[in-house]
Parts: sequence; structure tokens; C-alpha cells
Amino acid sequence: MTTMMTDITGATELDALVVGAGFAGLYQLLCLRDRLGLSVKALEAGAGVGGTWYWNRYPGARCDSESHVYWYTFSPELMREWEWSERYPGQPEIMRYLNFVADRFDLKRDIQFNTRVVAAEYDEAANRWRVRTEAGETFVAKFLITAVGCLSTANVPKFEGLESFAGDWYHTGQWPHEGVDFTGKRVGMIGTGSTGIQAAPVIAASAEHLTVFQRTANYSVPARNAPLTSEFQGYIKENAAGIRAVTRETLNGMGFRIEERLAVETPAEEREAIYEAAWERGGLQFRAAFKDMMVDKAANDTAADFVKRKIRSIVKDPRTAAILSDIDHPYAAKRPPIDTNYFETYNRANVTLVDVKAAPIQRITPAGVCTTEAEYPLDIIVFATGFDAMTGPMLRMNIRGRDGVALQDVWDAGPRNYLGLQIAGFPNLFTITGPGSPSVLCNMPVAIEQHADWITDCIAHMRTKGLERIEARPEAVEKWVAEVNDVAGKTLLPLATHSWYLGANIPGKPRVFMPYAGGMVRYREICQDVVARGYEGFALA
Ligand code: NA7
Repeated sequence: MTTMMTDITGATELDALVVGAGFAGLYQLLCLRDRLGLSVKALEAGAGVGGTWYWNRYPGARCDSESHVYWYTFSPELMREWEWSERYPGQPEIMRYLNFVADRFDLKRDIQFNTRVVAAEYDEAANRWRVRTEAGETFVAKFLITAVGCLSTANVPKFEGLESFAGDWYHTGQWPHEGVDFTGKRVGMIGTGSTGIQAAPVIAASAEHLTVFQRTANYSVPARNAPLTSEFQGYIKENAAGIRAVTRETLNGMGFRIEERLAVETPAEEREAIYEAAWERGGLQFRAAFKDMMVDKAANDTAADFVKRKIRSIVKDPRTAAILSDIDHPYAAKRPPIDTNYFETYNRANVTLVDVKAAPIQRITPAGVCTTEAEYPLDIIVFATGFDAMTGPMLRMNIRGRDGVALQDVWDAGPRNYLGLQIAGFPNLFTITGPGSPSVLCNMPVAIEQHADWITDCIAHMRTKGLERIEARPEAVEKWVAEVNDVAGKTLLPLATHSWYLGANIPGKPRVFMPYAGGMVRYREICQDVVARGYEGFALA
């Protein structure tokens, strides 16, 4: 049992405080409590574990990493005990998994649920973080670790008149636990990112009518989800260590390798057959078809052209097909969705696509959504409009470092940190899978385990050496920010100028490519080298 003390102000004193109880928070709590024996607590805004998966309960919510690589790998026993049922785990199954893990390792007793952090301030004299919750409680800890996720701050665009809407509206990332009944309803859904693409077919199956408002057309490849066969489940159990090893060797922490061949050097007919096979196999593996797909525009064009032709062949109404396939960015330069019957959904009589790039949404009226061309009467509006990604969850905690300097000001022109792990001027604060780390470009559990292990080893090192404080050096931050920019610039990723990777989906947000695009393998090496060179770039005291 974690020993906790209270100081003279009544604040709870801890060695470490973790914010969040999703994949990252659970594992970080386990590492610090059970491996290092620290007094540690996790604070979680939700009423249960799960983080992003706790909130994203929208219809069709499903992971786009395959289940056999979307889990913790720190415990061989755990990998033997858990069995996934489908190729891609759905939201309810992921919640069951995370609850299983939390119970298996008895983590819930050190998690305080329904607790939102509203302020965190570093007290230099005491070398402690003072963290305040919405309910007015205060926690004091030497180490503060944010495990707040990358996609946990819902973005509801500020449409004029939303408050006047007579029906109900929901953001997919704040979905009601009891679900939403679409039967007999006219539903409007705004947004065609991964979420909208997953939700549309499911909503259309029960709604009287679904109107999808699309601003930017998007690629999608069939997920080809299916129940796992008992043979494959057995294979996972027998080969868990090998599968884990592969996720440590691949660029994005996935279970598949990117082919060495180049699209631009492959004869057209052969290339077409390769894409066709990748389309049939389905899922994110599509982008593994050729090595040059994400670095050479000519190569990417061949993939883009293939998917656009697929869209036009699936969607029967030529005008709808044209709007869906009028895609303005390279394939996978925005997060590439995978789907189950998404484009097929537009062949249903009860589904309409509205091009809000051609005729933007002007306002929400009591009756529905009004574009510059028409008003669409609706009973329910679903906002599949994404998140203030990566920086949003950090900034809304009102974090202040040395001398009361606000993170908001330090990140005024975009996130600045070292290795995505620490921010200069914010000693003993660690961020798990924040901006500047591979995070969303990697299979998340792989990125999370690497970060939590690194932080745990770092704190262990400090304890062994009697060190009290670690802080990123400003010059290391400068270099790292330049490196993050530089590696992104070597890929096609920044060409999707409206992507959330760049912060472009939030009006006024600085446009900086946020995740580290150099790949998980390279990133892991960099982090290991930094340690080998005595925590180079960090000031330890
Ligand atoms: P995304 O990928 O950010 O998608 C949001 C969608 O909402 C996208 O199509 C946006 O169009 C659209 N959007 C946002 N604001 C507006 C306004 N004001 N008007 C019209 N349309 C708008 O979020 P998701 O939830 O789908 O996916 C997030 C991640 O979760 C995903 O990448 C996976 O990693 C899991 P836009 O493209 O900006 O024109």
C-alpha cells in the first residue's frame, strides 16, 4: 500500500503524481509503485480507467492497430492470460482489457477517479510540484508525470447558433455512456476523419437518415476486421515474445515491416497487383506496400491514385464519388483511416453527402445545419470534429514551471521540449507521448512503454545517485525542436497542411509539426544514447 502523508496545508504528499489512467498512466503507476516502491497516485478525470478509450464510446469506435500488437508487453504472463477476440479491438473490448490489467496489478487502489487537474505549479524552494484539482484538493509531489493522452481534448468548432439547436448534439470524444438511439432520427455528422469514417456506417444502419458534412475528402482503406481464429489466438500466445520483438524493430511499432521495394521503380502492372493485394489484406499495412510511399511524392501519387479509383468504383452516384475522391493531400500525410464499409455506406438510400468545402457551414439553426447553399433539418448532430491534439491536454492543466512561468507562454509558438520528455524550466515534470515524441505516428502502447520505462529508469538513476532534480537544458530543447522539424520535412507529412499533426484543425493554434517523424527505432536509440552519455542535454542536480 502506498504511504501518503499530508503537509501542514492539508495537501497530500507523494513521491510522484501521475495524471491520467489510460494506457500510459496505468503502466507508469505500476512502474513507479511496484518497481521503484515510490509513494505514487494517479489522478483521472473519468470515473474509470481507459483514458481516450474511456471517452471515445461513439458508434463504431475501434482501434486501427491490430489487437495482437495493441497491448502491454512488459509482462509475459499478462500476454498469456489475455485473449483478443477480433483483428482490431473495439472500444468495449479495450476497456475490458484495461480494467483487466488494472485489476490484475491492483492499480485502482492508487487511482483517484473523477478528479480533474486544473493547475500544477513548481515550487522551486521545495523542489515540489503542487497540483490542484477541480474539487480544490491539493497534491504535492517531487515528480509529476503527465499521461494525459494525445487526443483527449475534444474540439467542438464554434459554430454560430449551436446553443439554439432544438435537437441533441454530441461530440464523439465525449460520448454518453448510455449510448444514443438513432432510430427514426435525422442525423447530421460533421467530420470525416478516422472517427467519422468509423461512425458513419454504424449510424446509418439505424438512423432514418444520415447527412455527412465533409470538408476535406479523406482516404480510407478497408480494415477487414474479423473475429480471430483460435489458430491465430494460439499463435499469438506461442509467439508473444517474437511479436513483441517485431514491434521494437519496425518504424512505427507495428507488427508488420515496410517493404524494401520502391513504387517508382516497380512496373505499373506489378505495382497495381501489389496495391490490390494490400487493399484485400486491409488495414494500415497498406502504407507498407512500398518503401518510398511517405518520402517521394511521385511514389505516393501511385497509392493516392489507386485509392481514389477504388472510391470511384465503390460509390455508385458519380457526384458523391467525385466529392469523396477529390482528395487534396498525399496518402497517409494525414492520419490514414481504415474502415468497415465506409464508402459503401454512400450507396444507401438513407445517406447523403454534403460538400462543405464548396458550401461551408454558416451556422447551426434551431432546425439543423445551414450551409451557404441550404438548410438541413436534423434531430441529432454528431461532431466527429477531432481534438485539440497533443498540446491541448497539456495546456488545459495550467502548468506553471520555475518562477511561475506558464507552459501556455513557453509553447505560445508551438510545443518546445527535449525528446518529447521534458520542458526547460519545468524540472521533474515528464510527459508521456507528448509532442516531440513518436506518439501518434507509432503504435501507441509501444511508444508508451518506451516512455514510461525511460522515465522509471531515470527516476531510479536519480535515487541511486542521490539526485533531486532533472531538467531539460534550453540548448538541448533548441536542438530537439529543430530535429523534430527537420525529420518531418524529409517526409510528405507536412504536405497535408490542414492536419491535426500540424495543429491546423484548431483556429489560431500555431502550425508546428508536433510528433517526431523519425520512427520509433531511431527515437529509442536516441533516448538510449542520451542515457549512455550521462543524461546528455539534461541538467541533474
Ligand atoms: P480528425 O482526424 O481531426 O477529423 C476531424 C474531422 O472534422 C475532419 O474531417 C475535419 O475536417 C472535420 N472538421 C473539423 N472542424 C470542422 C469544421 N469547423 N467544419 C467542418 N468540418 C470540420 O479527428 P478524428 O476524431 O476523426 O480522428 C482523430 C484521431 O483519432 C485519428 O487520427 C486517429 O488517430 C484516432 P478538415 O479535415 O479539418 O477539413
